[in-house]
Amino acid sequence: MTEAVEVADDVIVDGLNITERVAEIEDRGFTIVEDFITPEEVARIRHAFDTEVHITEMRAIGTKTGKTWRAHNLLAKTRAVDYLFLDPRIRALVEGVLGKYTQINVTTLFNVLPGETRQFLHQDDGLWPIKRPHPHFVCNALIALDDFGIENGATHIVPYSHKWYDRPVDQEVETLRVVMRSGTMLMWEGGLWHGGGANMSKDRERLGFFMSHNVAYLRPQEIQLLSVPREVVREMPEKLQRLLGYHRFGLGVDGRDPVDVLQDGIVIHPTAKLAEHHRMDPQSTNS
Ligand SMILES: O=C(O)CCC(=O)C(=O)O
Repeated sequence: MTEAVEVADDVIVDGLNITERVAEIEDRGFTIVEDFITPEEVARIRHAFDTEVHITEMRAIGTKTGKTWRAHNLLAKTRAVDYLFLDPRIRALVEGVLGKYTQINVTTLFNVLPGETRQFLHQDDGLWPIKRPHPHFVCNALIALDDFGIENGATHIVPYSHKWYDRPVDQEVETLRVVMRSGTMLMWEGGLWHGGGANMSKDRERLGFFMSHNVAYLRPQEIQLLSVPREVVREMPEKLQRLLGYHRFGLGVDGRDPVDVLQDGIVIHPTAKLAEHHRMDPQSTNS
């Protein structure tokens, strides 16, 4: 059972101090949560990824070797990670960084294979042409399913770089390597400079699960409303439906809640009538 408590004004969710973690993300651009998932969860997710998830022949962004396997659109392919998007710690952290309007932006599996070269440093919020400084609108997490070490490509990050508004990403800058045991989560603010490391090992893969969120009032990079078939979404918990974009934002669908429309397909509000009706109806506000 989820427990959310307040200790001396700090919000603690299932033992994780959300207030401190959000402050850390705000300040240096990232936080690292060890043992975020258990070895049993890692094993279950890995099994699902191996047996259910098709890999896309898409090169890792910024490398040409083909030595990163990537799978996108995971919520169309497996049910194994739904619960992580609903995890109260993830929800509290993401809302702590982005505010209350959040949605799923991208779901990806990265497997950095032996021989992969270093990825260029980049910012995940660079796709949206919004001038910096701006409010946080992307918040990302990478959960290690293998151990991430220097040898097999631990992620490079540049602490505080999410606050360097006035310069382009510098590939020569000194980086910090995020060495993390399987089950650890790295979460960062979308402006943080980062990139995958080179896998110089002979035989150590580096499997990670990437969960990207953005604010619900900007379009997501992966079009979730199209990506996950409606018959699949209909079976999901309502909270996950909303995170996929079936959230009421102002008008919804002809004034109806998108979650209701998802179920019944009725896109014209049942009370809507032709203009003639309103002209004839003395009660009508239009008459
Ligand atoms: O693999 C990593 O450590 C980071 C990958 C990444 O940032 C990307 O592919 O955009």
